[in-house]
Amino acid sequence: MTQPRHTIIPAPVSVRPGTGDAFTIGPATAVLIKGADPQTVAVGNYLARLVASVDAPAPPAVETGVDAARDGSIHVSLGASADVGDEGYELTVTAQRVTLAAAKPAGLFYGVQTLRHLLPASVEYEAARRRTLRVPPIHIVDRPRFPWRGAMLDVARHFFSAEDVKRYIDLISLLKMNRLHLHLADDQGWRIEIKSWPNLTTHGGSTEVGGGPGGFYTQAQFADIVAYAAARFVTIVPEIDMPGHTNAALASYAELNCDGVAPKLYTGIDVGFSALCVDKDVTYKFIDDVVREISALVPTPYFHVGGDEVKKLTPEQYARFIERVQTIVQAHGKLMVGWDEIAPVNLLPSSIVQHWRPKESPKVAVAKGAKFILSPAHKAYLDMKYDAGTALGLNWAGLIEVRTAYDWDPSTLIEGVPSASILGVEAPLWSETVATMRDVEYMAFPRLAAVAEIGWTPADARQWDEFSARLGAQAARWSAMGINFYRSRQVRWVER
Ligand code: NGO
Repeated sequence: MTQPRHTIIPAPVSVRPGTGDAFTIGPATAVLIKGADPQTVAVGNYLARLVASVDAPAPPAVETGVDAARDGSIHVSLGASADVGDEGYELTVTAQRVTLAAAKPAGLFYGVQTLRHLLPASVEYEAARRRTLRVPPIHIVDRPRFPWRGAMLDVARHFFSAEDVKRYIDLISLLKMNRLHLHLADDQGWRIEIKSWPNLTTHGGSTEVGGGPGGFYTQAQFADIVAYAAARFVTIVPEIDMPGHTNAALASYAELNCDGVAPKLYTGIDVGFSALCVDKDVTYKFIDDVVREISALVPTPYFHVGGDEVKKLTPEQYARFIERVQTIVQAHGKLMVGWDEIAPVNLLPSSIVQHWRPKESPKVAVAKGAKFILSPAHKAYLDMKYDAGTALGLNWAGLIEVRTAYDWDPSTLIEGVPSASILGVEAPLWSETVATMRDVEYMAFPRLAAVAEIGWTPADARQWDEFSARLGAQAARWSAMGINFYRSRQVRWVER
């Protein structure tokens, strides 16, 4: 049985166990912050809440403006000595003190996630907080391999509440993931309020796969999700799928259809049957309004236009459509992201291609300077079944056990796509068969941890047996967090 090197996922670049006693966190421990940068203070407060004990009257005090570390406390500072980039950090634990340093607040947040993995699982469960915490002596220097480490949640096939989305943000940030792509519109539902086109949600959002009540986010709720994510260094990537996967919009506004007739709402799981009327001007007025309203809610630079599985248009119509949409997205100050069907189109060098079809090579887009997000369906789709016995999920791209989700490397996955063109990885969770947060957790965990490590850890530091041992060690923490994870037989789970 391989012994885990440690219990941190994703594995850091460098971990050196220290010598001497553990550091003890108790009621007197304070969190000290160099300077008073607001994001750093926010990370300090997050850390203080994490290590809070019910025996103490309040979480550890957070003191700002403290230049040097003090014995018995945790010192957090911007300005790392090692070269850790925008998201890396350096963490040192001795018997006397803990010091965490990073160049940017995001790095501090990831350093806290690492520290969290060094603390006992009981920190995850408030009722278990009557305790003293011990942290082993250690020195860690860490930074991610890729800047894009994403998860995608399909809130269109089944709707997930704002509270569910926040829970998912919490779960992905434990794994140092920094993008949550929300698939906000599909044939079965439109999930975000657009003030200039209100029927999209009142009608288009009123159902989901199987005929349930559906739902949508008001703009205020969406802005709140964006802020919640930002506080955890997660960028929300909104997707409005077009020109296909648009039945909910077509059902809401007759004028978006070429024949001027609105179809019925759709609650099945077929794909490819819908398309916006790409030759009508009103279609582009509609898209402009949608991109404008959503872009105003999301300060970060991405807008995902879908572009997948369009069977009702000629290649010429499709290309003209995507090129026109690209200029609309650009006019609203965003970079266009699209599924790999957009690769043959005249893309701006700033556009991003999301590879998903295992047999398609997006090579044509490499020459245009496009960047890639890798979501190979046969490795990274969280909606595929684990094995033939999995009750939830689909299997069109294969069965994906944890090892299959882990054992691949972005730079060798697709011939002709050089490492320099790869922004990172993303694990999509489509929700045709997934209806509740318990379902989401079951399909995502543990595979999300595999994809998170592919996105963060250097290729030469990844090895299945050792990962599997580390994965097994997550069981107690994930249970304490109430995560409904799949106990794969490929892993020896250590529940306590
Ligand atoms: C495909 C399809 C989605 C499905 C999903 C199911 C893409 C990009 N388009 O992936 O509409 O929900 O498969 O696995």
